[in-house]
Amino acid sequence: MTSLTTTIGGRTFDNCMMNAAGVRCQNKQDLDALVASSAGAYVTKSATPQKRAGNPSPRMHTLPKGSINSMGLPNNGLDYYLDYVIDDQRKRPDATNFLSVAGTSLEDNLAMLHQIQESEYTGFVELNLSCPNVPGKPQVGYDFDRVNTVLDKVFEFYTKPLGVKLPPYFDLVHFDQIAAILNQYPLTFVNSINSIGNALVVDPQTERVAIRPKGGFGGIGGASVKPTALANVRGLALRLKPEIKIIGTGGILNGVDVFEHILCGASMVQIGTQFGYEGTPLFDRLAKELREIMNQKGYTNINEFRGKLKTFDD
Ligand code: RRO
Repeated sequence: MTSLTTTIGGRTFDNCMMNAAGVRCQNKQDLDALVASSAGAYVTKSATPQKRAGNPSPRMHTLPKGSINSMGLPNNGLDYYLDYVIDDQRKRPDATNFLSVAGTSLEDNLAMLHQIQESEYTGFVELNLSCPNVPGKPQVGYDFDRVNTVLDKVFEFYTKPLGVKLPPYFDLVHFDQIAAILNQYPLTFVNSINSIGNALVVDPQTERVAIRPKGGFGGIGGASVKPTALANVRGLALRLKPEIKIIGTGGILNGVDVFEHILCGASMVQIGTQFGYEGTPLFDRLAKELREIMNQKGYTNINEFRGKLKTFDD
C-alpha cells in the first residue's frame, strides 16, 4: 500500500495532511471531528491568553478562487485549547498534534509558552508570527529583528518541540534573511504560508468592500495563493538546515496540489480554505488523489520525491 506517512521532529504521522489553524478548529466539536477524520493530526485555532470575540462581521468572504478573511483572532483562550490537547494526549499518548498560539504582544507569547512548558503537554506548538488581522498589530514575521528577539527569549526557557507559522515573503533576499535567523534556533518546523495579508476585495455591484474589519483589508487564502505558497516552501527548503522540517500551507484543493507542495520540500501539508468548504471528507479525497498520482509515478512513500523538484538547471 502506498504510504502517506511522514516524520517531523522524530514523531511519525500516518498521513501527511491536516487542517490549517483557524479553519474548523475553534471548539471541541470541531477538534473531535478532526480526531475522528483521516487527517494525520490537527492544529487548534491560534490562542491568546484570554478568550477573544474577534472582529465584527462580515469578516470572511468566499471568492471564486479562495477566500478573504479578517477574523481578528477569535478564540476560546489558551486554557481551553491546552486542556483539550492534554486530555487528548492522555487518551491517545502515541498521537502528536499541534497547539497554535498567537499572542498580540511578546509578553503574551512568553506567558503562554511558559504555561505550556510547565504543563504535561508534550506535543507540538505552532507559534503564529503572521496574523495579519489584528488592528494596530503588524505581522511579527515581517520584522526580522523582532523575530530574532522573540526566538531568543522563547528558547531561553522553552524546551518542547516548537515551530513558527510565517507570512509569505516576496523577495529572495527576504528568504535569505528569515532563513539565516531561523537557522540559529532549535526549531522543529516552520509552517509556510499564512494568508497573503492586507488584500482588498471589491464588490463592483455595491461599490463596497467585501468584509467589514479594517476598511475591507484582509488575508487571502485558497487557490489563488498556491504559487506564492510553493515559492515560500521551496525558498525555505533550499535555505533551512535539514533538522527544521517544512509544513506547506496554501492553495491546496486536490492531490496534485499536495504532490507539488511535497516536491517543493514540504514534510506535511495543511489545508485551510478548502477544508472550510468541504469539512473532514476532504482528507479522504486528498489521500485518494495523492495515492493515485504516486501509484502512476511508482512512488511508494513521500520521501521518494520530497524536495526533489527539478529546475531547468538540473
Ligand atoms: O484570526 C484571524 O484573523 C487570522 C489569523 Br490569527 C491568522 O493567522 N491568519 C488569518 O488569515 N486569519
